[in-house]
Amino acid sequence: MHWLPPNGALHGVALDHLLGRYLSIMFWLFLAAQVLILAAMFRRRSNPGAARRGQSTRVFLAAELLPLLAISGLFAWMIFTSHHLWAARREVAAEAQALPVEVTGVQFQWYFRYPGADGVYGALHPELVNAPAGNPLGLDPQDRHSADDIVSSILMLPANRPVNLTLRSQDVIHGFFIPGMRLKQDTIPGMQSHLTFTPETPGDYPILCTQVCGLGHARMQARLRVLSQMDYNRWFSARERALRAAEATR
Ligand SMILES: [Cu+2]
Repeated sequence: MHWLPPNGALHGVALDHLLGRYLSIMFWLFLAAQVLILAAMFRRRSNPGAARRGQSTRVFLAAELLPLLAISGLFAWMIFTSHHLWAARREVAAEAQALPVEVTGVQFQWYFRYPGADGVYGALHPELVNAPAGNPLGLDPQDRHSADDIVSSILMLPANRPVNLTLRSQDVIHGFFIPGMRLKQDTIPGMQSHLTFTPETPGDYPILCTQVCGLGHARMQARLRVLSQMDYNRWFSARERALRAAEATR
């Protein structure tokens, strides 16, 4: 559909297809309802006795109960066909090569954390949060897993590799939204949510916040950059080198 932002995710094709199909069903049903209303109006005007005859059980079945059942069936089918697409995004990708990234919503910024070479996220402590000092998430420097954690304000991902996002919030409810990846999930304080997807098309995609989370809500935006695996590896090792250099000067 040409009015949607270009899709860059693997599952986006099926989702867009489903959306198009549902919208066209709704369009034709809407049109049919208007035609029926108009037809009933003209029929009533040209034949005033028809309204009284319309109260029979047979007309009730044909004109009200059957369409009602048909529309209920249609809605049930829509729920079942869309639910598995929705649910698949909430599962954790079991593939060994899936990339774990943690997303944190903070008034009014998105932070992205990569667990580093050890594959384990370091411990976070709210009392250690200090963005001006370079520790916006409150990483515990005593924890051995936190030394190689990379915290970024831009979400860098390699193309064609499943991503396991863990979403959290540091303060209020934020709405994590990447229109170009057909992803949307609230981040809730005190709770972790999950999103799984595979970015396919390299490029830049805006990340927005869709919950009115405070005065700076409108500028709570970030960027997803999808790179080739080689460019991603280069970015990742540069960040790791920068971490080690900072460690050495400490
Ligand atoms: Cu927000």
